[in-house]
Amino acid sequence: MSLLSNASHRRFNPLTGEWVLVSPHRTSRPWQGQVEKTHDPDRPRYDPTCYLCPGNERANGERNPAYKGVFAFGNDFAALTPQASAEEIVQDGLLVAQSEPGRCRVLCFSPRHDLTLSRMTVPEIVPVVEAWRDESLRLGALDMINYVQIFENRGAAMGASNPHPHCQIWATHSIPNEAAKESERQGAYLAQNGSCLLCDYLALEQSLGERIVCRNDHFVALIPFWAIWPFETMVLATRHIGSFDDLTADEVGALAEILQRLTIRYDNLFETDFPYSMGFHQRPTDGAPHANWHFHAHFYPPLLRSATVRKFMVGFEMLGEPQRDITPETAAARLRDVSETHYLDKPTP
Ligand code: H2U
Ligand code: ZN
Repeated sequence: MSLLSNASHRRFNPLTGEWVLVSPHRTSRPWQGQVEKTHDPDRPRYDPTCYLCPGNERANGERNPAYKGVFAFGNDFAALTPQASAEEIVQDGLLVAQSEPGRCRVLCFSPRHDLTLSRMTVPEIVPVVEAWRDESLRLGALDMINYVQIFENRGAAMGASNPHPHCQIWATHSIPNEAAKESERQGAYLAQNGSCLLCDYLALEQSLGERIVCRNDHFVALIPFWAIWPFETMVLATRHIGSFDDLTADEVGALAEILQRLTIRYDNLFETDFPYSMGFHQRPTDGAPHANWHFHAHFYPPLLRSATVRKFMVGFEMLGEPQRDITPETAAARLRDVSETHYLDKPTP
């Protein structure tokens, strides 16, 4: 299939119904543009100025407890707030607005300021997965909440405001665009084929193998055929489950394990504290069964060819459609080639 490796082409994303332009011949273009800062490898275990470290004061004056494991709190600068009344504005069908109640939470993965998922042990990540499950359940059970979006911005390149290992949880009344597109597409696929889009896609990728990065008994990490970001991955549950609520204890452990292995591979790729935005897509919590939904995570990392050169989504991406140079197959091979022992743990020669 030389179309996929040599010629410019478009690939279709069946999860969103959108296309991505792939330009495999363009990988060697010169770069004289922005260079990312590399990370400070010597972060302290505790930073007295960090608003997420145990015992420290947050921006609103509240003090964090001396927490020992995970720690969740209501975001002091929440983008969404609970609201009593629903309001809608529609003017000439062109000016349309509606109130959007919700909740925003912050979850610290560890009391240690210097850690990342890639530097935590699997037994340390398990409580993080359990917290994701508990927060999803608790927020999803609220009447006004119909979707729970968990996401992590890691690294300054992705807009993280603080290196302390943490994620955010935004629980909304409406279903946000990305989840809504995936919901629609998974529903249409189920109606048309009588089977789950992502179960079928995973079976196909498992039989081909070339885009698989790593796997365990319950999860597979792969570069989707339609990936946009250079080293974008998806982590898919091998069982047809719709959300965190459905995870068995074994699956909680397996998710912790694959996240650790995948993030170690990411760090090892350019021997850096690898930035990304990642998050989970799960079924809406509006009370409908959503049997079409297949639980998964997306990792969207910006780095392209080194620790300092990133992909920008500008120009054609903003005005036309997303475009990538390195093919998903090449990116998967690169990620498969690196070790699952973190480069900082390797003995120095
Ligand atoms: P990000 O690094 O992804 O921006 O997440 C940090 C969040 O922490 C951010 O949403 C919140 C910010 O509003 N925050 C607090 O809730 N309290 C603080 O004292 C500072 C930051
Ligand atoms: Zn900290």
